[in-house]
Amino acid sequence: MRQADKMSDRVEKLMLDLFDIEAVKFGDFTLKSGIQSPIYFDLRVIVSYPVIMNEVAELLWETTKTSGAKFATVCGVPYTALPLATLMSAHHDVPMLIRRKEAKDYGTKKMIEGKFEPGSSCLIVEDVVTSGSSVKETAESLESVGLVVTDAVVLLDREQGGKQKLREAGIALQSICGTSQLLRILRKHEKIPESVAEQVRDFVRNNTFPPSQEPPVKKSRKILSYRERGDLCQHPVAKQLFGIMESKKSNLAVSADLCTTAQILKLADEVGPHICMLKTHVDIISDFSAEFVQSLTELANRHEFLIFEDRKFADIGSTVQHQYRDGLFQIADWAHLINAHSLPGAGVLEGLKQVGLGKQRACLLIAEMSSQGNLATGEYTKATVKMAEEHQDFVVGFISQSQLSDNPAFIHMTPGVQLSGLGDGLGQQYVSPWDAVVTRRADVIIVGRGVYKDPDPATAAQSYQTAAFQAYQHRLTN
Ligand code: S5P
Repeated sequence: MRQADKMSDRVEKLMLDLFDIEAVKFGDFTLKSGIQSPIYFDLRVIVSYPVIMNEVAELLWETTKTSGAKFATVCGVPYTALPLATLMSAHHDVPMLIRRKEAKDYGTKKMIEGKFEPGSSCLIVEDVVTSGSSVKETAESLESVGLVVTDAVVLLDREQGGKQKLREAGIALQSICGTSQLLRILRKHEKIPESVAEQVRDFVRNNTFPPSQEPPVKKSRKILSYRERGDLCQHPVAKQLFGIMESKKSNLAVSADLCTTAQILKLADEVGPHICMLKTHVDIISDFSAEFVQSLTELANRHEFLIFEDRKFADIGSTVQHQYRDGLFQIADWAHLINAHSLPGAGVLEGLKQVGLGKQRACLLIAEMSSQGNLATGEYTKATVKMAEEHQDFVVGFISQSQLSDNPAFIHMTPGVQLSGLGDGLGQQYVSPWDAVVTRRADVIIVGRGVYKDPDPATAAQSYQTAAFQAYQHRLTN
C-alpha cells in the first residue's frame, strides 16, 4: 500500500477508535466559554488506552515530519498533550521540555523544565485546537526563555479559525484531522446521522474565531468584494477574472482533466454557465488541434470564462519560454492563465514573462499543494509568496491551500475540493467548498472529478458554484 493511503487509513481508524472510546462526543455541551456545542472532544480519556495513545503520538510525529518542520525539542501543552509529547520524544529520540502551568503562582520557579540552547527551536504538541490560545500561551512561555517556536502539531483542529490565528502569530499548525474530515469519516461508517453532522457543520460555521490584531490592510482584505478587488488590481487578466466572478456569481473553476477534445468541449459547454474558469492539462489530450483551441476559445467567450492551462512550468527560464510559446500546444496563444513552480527560482518567471506579458497573459505561482506529503510548505511557501510580490506585473495569485497574502490583488485558488470524498488513493486530499472558502480563505475553488465524473456535470457544477459562492458571501458578511 502507498504511504499516503496507509496514512489516511490510519487516520480513519483512529477517528473511529476515538468515537468508540467517547473521546469524541455528540450531544449538547456547554464549553468553557459558555457556548453550547453539539460536539465535544475529551481527549483526556486516551491515557486509559495505550494503543490508541501510541498511535496518536506516531501520527502526530508523521504529520510533523511530512510538513517539513525542523525542531530541536518538543513541548506538549499541559496536560492532555504531555503524554503525547513524551511518547514522541522517547520514540524518536528528540528531547522534551515541560511547561509549568502553575509557574505564575510560584514566582521564582522555572517556567520551562528541561535543557535547551537559547535560540533553538521547539515544536508544540496539542490535543485539540479551537481558537489557538493554549498553543499561543505555551509559545509565549517558551519564547520568554529564548526558544523559537515556528510549528505546532495537533490531533484535532476544530476548524474554528485557530489555524489562521496561529499563522498570524507566526506559528504553522499541522493537524492529523479536522472537524470536517472527522464528520466525513463518521458519516461514511454511519456512526452519526447526517442531521448531526450538519448541526456540527453549522456550529463550526457560526462559531469561527475571527482573525485578531489585523493590520488595516488585512481588514480591508476581509470585507472587499470581488468587484472591489478587481477595481484595485492592476493586471488586466485579474481584473477580468474578478469581474466574471462577480457578474456570474461564480468562484468555481472546473478542471477538465479529460483526454479527448470532444469530451473537453462537451464539458466546457455544459458547465460553462456555472464557472469563472476552465482548467486544462493540454498534454493529456490525445487529439489536440488548432480547431480545438478555436472551439474552446469560442466557448470561453460565449459562456464568459477564462482558460487556465495547468502546465506547472518548472524549468530554467529559457526552457519554459519554449514550453510556453512553442511546440505542439503554443500555450501562450490561448491560455489566459498558466501556473509555475517557484522551485527553479525567479528565472522561471522571467522566462515566462517575456512571452506572456506582450499577450496580456497572467501566471499563478504554486505555493502549496493538495497532495499528501508534498514539499511545498514552510519556508518554500514563504519564499514563493515573496517571489510573487516581486513579479506582480505577471503573477496574479497562487495555487494554495490557504490564504497566504493580504494583498487584495492576489487571487488564491484552491484545488483538492469535493463535496464528498476524502482522497483518491493516489495522495489527493479533499476539503469541502465551505472549508476551502471560509476556513482556508480561497477565492476560487478548483474542482475536477467532483464535476466531470458526475453523470450530470452541469448540475454538479451548479451545486459547487452555489456552495462556493454562498461561502464567499458568508465571508463577506461575517
Ligand atoms: O496542489 C494541487 C495543484 C493542482 S493545480 N493539487 C491539484 O489537485 N491540482 C490540480 O487540480 C490537479 O492536477 C487536477 O487537475 C485538479 C484536481 O482534480 P480533482 O479531480 O482531484 O478535483
